[in-house]
Amino acid sequence: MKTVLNFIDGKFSEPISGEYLESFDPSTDQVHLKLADSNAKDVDAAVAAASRAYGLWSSLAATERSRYLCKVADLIEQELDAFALAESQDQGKPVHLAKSLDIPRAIQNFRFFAGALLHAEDEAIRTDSSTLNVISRKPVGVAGLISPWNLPLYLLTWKIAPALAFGNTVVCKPSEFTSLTAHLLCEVFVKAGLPKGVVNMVFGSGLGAGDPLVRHPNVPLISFTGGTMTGAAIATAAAPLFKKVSLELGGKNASIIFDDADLESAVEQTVRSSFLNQGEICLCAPRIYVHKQIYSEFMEKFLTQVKALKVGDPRLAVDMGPLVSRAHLEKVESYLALAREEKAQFLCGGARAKVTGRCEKGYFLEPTILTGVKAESRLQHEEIFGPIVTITLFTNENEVVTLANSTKYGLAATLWTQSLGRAHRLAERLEAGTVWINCWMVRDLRAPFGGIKGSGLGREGQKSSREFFTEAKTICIRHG
Ligand code: TXE
Repeated sequence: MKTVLNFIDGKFSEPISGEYLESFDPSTDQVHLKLADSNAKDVDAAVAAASRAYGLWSSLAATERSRYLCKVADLIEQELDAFALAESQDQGKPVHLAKSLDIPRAIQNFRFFAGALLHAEDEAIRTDSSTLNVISRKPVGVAGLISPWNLPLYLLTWKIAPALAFGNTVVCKPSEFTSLTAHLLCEVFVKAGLPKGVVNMVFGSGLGAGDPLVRHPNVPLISFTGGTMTGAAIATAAAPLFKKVSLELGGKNASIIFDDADLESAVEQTVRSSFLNQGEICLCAPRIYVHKQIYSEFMEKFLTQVKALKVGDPRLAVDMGPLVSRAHLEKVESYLALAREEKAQFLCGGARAKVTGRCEKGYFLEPTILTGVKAESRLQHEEIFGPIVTITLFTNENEVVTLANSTKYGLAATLWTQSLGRAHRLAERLEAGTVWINCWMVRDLRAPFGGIKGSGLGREGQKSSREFFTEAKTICIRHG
């Protein structure tokens, strides 16, 4: 069985405690690897290595850092199949999805910031004819990067690439559920010849390894993606130390389908936004609001397509694999029990999916569509993070905006309408960091990305990430 060691100062090393955690393959319910169960001492060693490497890395020419990032991207591309298989083993994602979405996006993260770094410009502001403000940007230092399991390589590299590009060194704490993917990335850093200590990775649990990283006095910046409750704990721990913090948290996104929508596209994309990656994407839209004029037609088409989704062995040509862990499966199932208690109507799903052969013990759930769920139900407010969606009929714009904005989250929203006026009007009124109109999960890495309300703090993207991963200093010069 594979053992995942820490990656500190350019070397793979055992955890100081000698303790390991087990990681389960969600398709089979079998332990597929052991991972270092790191603690504060491992974090200290990783931060010390990153601090030693900082002087060299931050003073390299931008062209040199860019060259390293390009090399890393090339190497991931060469290992695409291995990464896709690892993600599937770690998280249950269909291999073809990892190959077409996650891994290409991870490659793009490195290439994008390799380019962005070369095009970044400093600013100067002229106050009057004799006074000039020069704004100089310096890297922050050692960045602490904590990532989740749902898009393991995509989200980890979305932090590592800009942090390195703008001159920081990093200590990463990947999710304990997706250590194999992160381990392969460490191997890539070795092959790329990245100077030792520039990237360090401590494996293990959130409390054992993540918390000491957040509290470490020599880590002035924390970038976190994960659950909203964890985000609140991290914000609380980091606040007295005045750290820069970026929190990309959960969502309970709404998809709103008007009677003038292009129904074919709306249905096709709503199937994706409901069940892609088993619904385990913070951008999925588990609350679907459909205008009464097209309700029946939408439901018929939507139900037909959802019933045709294949759930099964993620190494095969399926649409959905298993949920990430037994604990998560049970959490998602508790919402099915709640739906029964509240007498919601199940249009499909509601049970574990039967898969035979290699995967018969895996954590598979059927895609589930609920109607008749009250607006105040927890099913409409809490992040379930699984293949369960609610469908609610609406009659007018004001009503649907109120419903859409009624949760504590504000990550994203999707609007389906052919009316330009309505699209503009509602996009302004929807409380969300991103509003998609007639599309879903289309990203331009130059645009700021992040949530409002309980969905987080801060933005990432070309300019936003540069601002986050650097400190601005204003040098005010007067002459004459
Ligand atoms: O995430 P956690 P979990 C949501 C989703 C899911 C819920 C819990 O609703 O059901 O969060 O999932 C590390 N200090 N999202 O428990 O705990 C942890 O080890 C420092 C949405 O898996 O937030 C992991 O590396 N670090 C989300 C990372 O934080 C801590 C994606 C995320 O784990 C820590 C995943 C602590 N005190 C889950 N506690 C999204 N926004 O996409 C944990 N960690």
